[in-house]
Amino acid sequence: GLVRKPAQFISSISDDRGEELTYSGMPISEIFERDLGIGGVLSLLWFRRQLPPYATKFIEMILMITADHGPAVSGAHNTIVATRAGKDLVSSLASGLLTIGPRFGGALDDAAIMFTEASDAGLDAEQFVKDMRKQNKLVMGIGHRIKSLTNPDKRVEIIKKYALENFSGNTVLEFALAVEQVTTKKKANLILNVDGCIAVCFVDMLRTCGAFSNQEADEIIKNGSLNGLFVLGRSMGFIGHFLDQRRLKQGLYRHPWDDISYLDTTDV
Ligand code: Q5B
Repeated sequence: GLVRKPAQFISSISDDRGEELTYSGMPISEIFERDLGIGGVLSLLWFRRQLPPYATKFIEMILMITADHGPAVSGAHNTIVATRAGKDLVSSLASGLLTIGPRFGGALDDAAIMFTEASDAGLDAEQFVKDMRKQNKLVMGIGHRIKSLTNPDKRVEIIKKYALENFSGNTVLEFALAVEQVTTKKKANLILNVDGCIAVCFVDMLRTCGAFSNQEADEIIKNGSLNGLFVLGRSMGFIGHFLDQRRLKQGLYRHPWDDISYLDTTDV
């Protein structure tokens, strides 16, 4: 009989071999007939599940909220500098994306893990903050350069309100809000930030939407899907900055000397 060569590659999210492309087994025409939207497509491709409409709407809200935060943030700045150096779209976008990390936009995965573990362990918020300080660790998802108690982040308010009104459980969000109460006593900018709020609400959504066990939800987080949401959303903004700079015909950027402190070798 026919001897099958062992496959060198396995894949489980999409298939283009038949008459019609499928995402997680669902034909692309059905995706349109059912009007699943970007949130529905993302949940089929990333989680291999069809999620309830309130959950796919939440995914779309995250992409909208993370799409951009002005030209001053690390990633947009890098994209703009690369564009002005004459780089192409993919290079300029990559330059911006490469700044996403634990301080900027890439705190979601670790925030989800930290808050979930502490909440599951039944830790008290005050104790959690103390433990983190003792270990000399920052709480991921807490703190912002410009947003604070006196200058609240509207994006965080929108996400929080949607989660509280639509999810059947908000345990991890509630724990994170208790932590925020503790950290903001120290400094007004140590708020639950946009990364942190999306992260904890996403955990609550995964755990309560009925499509995943807690173990599956934890695996989704550990595999890095939350930072993926920020990367995907912010790519919209970075491409926007690339097109904007091209439209505005901006030339090579050179940082002004008077904005650099040139330290003497004896100073460092
Ligand atoms: N302290 C975000 O720092 C920032 C603390 C903390 C305990 C903390 C910092 C941080 C965790 C990572 C995180 C996501 C670097 C941020 C984002 C997207 C964005 C961006 C945009 C967009 C800001 C001063 C004092 C020190 C610190 C203490 C600070 N953070 N303590 N836990 N988490 N957060 N990143 O203001 O005693 O004075 O030495 O790393 O969640 O990226 O718009 O810009 O959409 O693009 O520079 O919103 O919080 O403050 O580092 O000088 O710290 O506060 O230990 O204490 P700052 P630092 P002390 S959202």
